[in-house]
Amino acid sequence: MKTLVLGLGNELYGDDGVGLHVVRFLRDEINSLAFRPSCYQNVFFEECALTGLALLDVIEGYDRLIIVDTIKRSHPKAGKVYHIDGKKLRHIPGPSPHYVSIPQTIDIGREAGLKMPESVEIIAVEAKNIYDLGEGLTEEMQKSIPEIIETIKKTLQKNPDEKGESMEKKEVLVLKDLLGSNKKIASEIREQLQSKGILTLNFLSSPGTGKTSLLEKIADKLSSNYKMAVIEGDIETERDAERIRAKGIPAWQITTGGACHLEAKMIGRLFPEIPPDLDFLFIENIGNLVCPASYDLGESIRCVLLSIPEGDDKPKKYPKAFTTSDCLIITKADLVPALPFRIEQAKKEALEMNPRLKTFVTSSTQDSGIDELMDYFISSLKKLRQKNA
Ligand SMILES: Nc1nc2c(ncn2[C@@H]2O[C@H](COP(=O)(O)OP(=O)(O)OP(=O)(O)O)[C@@H](O)[C@H]2O)c(=O)[nH]1
Ligand SMILES: [Mg+2]
Repeated sequence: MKTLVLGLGNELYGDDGVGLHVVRFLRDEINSLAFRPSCYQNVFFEECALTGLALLDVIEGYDRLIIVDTIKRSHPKAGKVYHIDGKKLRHIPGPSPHYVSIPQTIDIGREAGLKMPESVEIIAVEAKNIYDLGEGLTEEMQKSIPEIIETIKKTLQKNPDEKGESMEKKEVLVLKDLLGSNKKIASEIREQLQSKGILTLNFLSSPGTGKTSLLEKIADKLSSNYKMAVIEGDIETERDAERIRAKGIPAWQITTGGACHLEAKMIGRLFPEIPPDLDFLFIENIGNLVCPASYDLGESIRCVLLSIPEGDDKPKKYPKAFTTSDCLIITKADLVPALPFRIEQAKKEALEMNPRLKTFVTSSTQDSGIDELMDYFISSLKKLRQKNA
């Protein structure tokens, strides 16, 4: 669902600009979040001083429209915030034949063949001064800004398709202790996810080994029969999460802004967002063969990926990633003819250090070895569920 939060008003008329202020503030706040909860995903922010049919271009293409605007009464209670369901506005005619109301604009847009929002809500704020020319909000209006922002956030957290039922009422995963040690938080994550029958896998490797490419292939193979989701870890950008979402799979992006590994508390903060009826939860760690090995994320299975261009000597040189993993996936097998990588030697050296490693050789470009890997994941999921039964 694509949502537009639209601030309407004119900053040159004092309080009339409040919608623009709060929408700008909220956009900056949400864009700076390290973790963007699902209720803020696919949410866009716009500000403008347009009205009536001029809004058609602005609201086209969205499923849900949340307007932030002012209302003026003769004796206003400045800053009072109302949340109005757009459906109720259908019964209020426009004040003059020249005035086109929001519901009318939407109807006209539909008649013109444009994709118009199915759901409209209005966050209306009583304003003291919207007719006198002059920039800046009145003191009363400034005081109400936190409440307006809170109202918008609560509105975004509600799914309009669920007849006003708050997402908070759904079953959510909650951690008791998000401030404990990494080990403690990871144990709780594992316990809770395993008790729900969710198999969690932590993929770690050097940058560019092919983690996201493999996850894209896994999505193709698993998503018709299993419910999966992905947590992407990167230092910067939302790119990997976008690649996974393009496959129709829910994905959260954690951007660490510099930290070279994910930690359990980062996964814990996402907990209320993780659907409790998942089969598989994949975590793609930051591209780094060293630091992620020291941080348990509460996974059931840790997979270390090693690609052909990295060289077959890496297991012995970076032992911790291999000794702490359950599964070794040698990737980019299609490049073997071009590079001096001895697959058996890499496996042998990894197994010498960790004999319980399951080993796989895959190529995402040639789609080889991935079915065997899927069999391992599916049989591990079955084992987990049998244990729970
Ligand atoms: N030849 C070949 N190239 C591959 C294969 N899998 C991935 N690649 C390429 O390797 C590069 C990196 O792939 P990604 O999937 O982005 O690697 P990653 O491990 O997710 O990278 P980071 O998230 O940045 O650590 C891309 O150019 C892919 O097209 C493969 O099986 N064979
Ligand atoms: Mg990646």
